Amino acid sequence: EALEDDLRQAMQEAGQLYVHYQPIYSAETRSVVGFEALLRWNHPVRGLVAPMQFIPLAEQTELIVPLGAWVLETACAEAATWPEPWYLSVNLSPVQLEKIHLVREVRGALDRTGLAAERLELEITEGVLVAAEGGEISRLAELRRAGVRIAIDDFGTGYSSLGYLRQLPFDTIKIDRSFVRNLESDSSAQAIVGTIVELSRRLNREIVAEGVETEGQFSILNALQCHRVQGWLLGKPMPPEEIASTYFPAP
Ligand code: G
Ligand code: G
Ligand code: MN
Ligand code: NA
Repeated sequence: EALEDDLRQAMQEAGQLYVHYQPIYSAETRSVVGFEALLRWNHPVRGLVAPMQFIPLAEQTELIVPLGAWVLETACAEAATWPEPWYLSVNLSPVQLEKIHLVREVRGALDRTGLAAERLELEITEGVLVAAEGGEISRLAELRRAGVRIAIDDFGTGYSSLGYLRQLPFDTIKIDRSFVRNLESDSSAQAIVGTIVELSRRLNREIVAEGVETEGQFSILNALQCHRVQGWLLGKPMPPEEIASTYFPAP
């Protein structure tokens, strides 16, 4: 297929593929605590191609394995230049999680870039975790033992049972934007988010709310004692140069 050939080509030359970073804030202090790495592809003819279009293709062809390794290494190198307390969050594809060399690859990226394991969080979507097999669960557990945090992405969309959640190796829950979107208009969305926050506190896990676009949503999340927030209200994904000019020398 044409797009697949173009993606292979893009992976061989500099410039088409790059990483943007979206800030994540403490809900309590409203200061930056970390950034999520988001892959971008600027195609020479088509222009920007959305990740929703090319990531599934990269997964089908397993190009996501070298591509994901490249994102991880690039983002770790970038994060190693940030002020100490800030962390980096990187999305992991289920295809990467399937591979037995994942743990070695993550350790290698940390070693080569000098980023402390404690400053890296890896996001896995809830649906993937629910379907994960023994080997995949043990890889996540091994990453956690190495100090890396695991986040469940798009939480609320993947049908995990509460009993199963208890057994999963993770540190953070990222509440899907669909719940945040309706917070102001729909009291059941508030009840659901409040319950997820309460559950995560009891399990000693942290909560990140995604897709926060309004002050109203922010203050509801703050009142519900959500730990961290991310969304256009606070900051859009940005190129690495902009991080330094916008946020350094803070904190
Ligand atoms: O900004 P946004 O359009 O980037 O992201 C759309 C989707 O693409 C999100 O679900 C996000 O998790 C996914 N995505 C973005 N970057 C990466 C990446 O580096 N690896 C993987 N596996 N998914 C990514
Ligand atoms: O699935 P994941 O959470 O990894 O995807 C992150 C995606 O969410 C990216 O496409 C990013 O650009 C997008 N995003 C980030 N903040 C907002 C927001 O406030 N509103 C909306 N609609 N999308 C957002
Ligand atoms: Mn994510
Ligand atoms: Na998400």
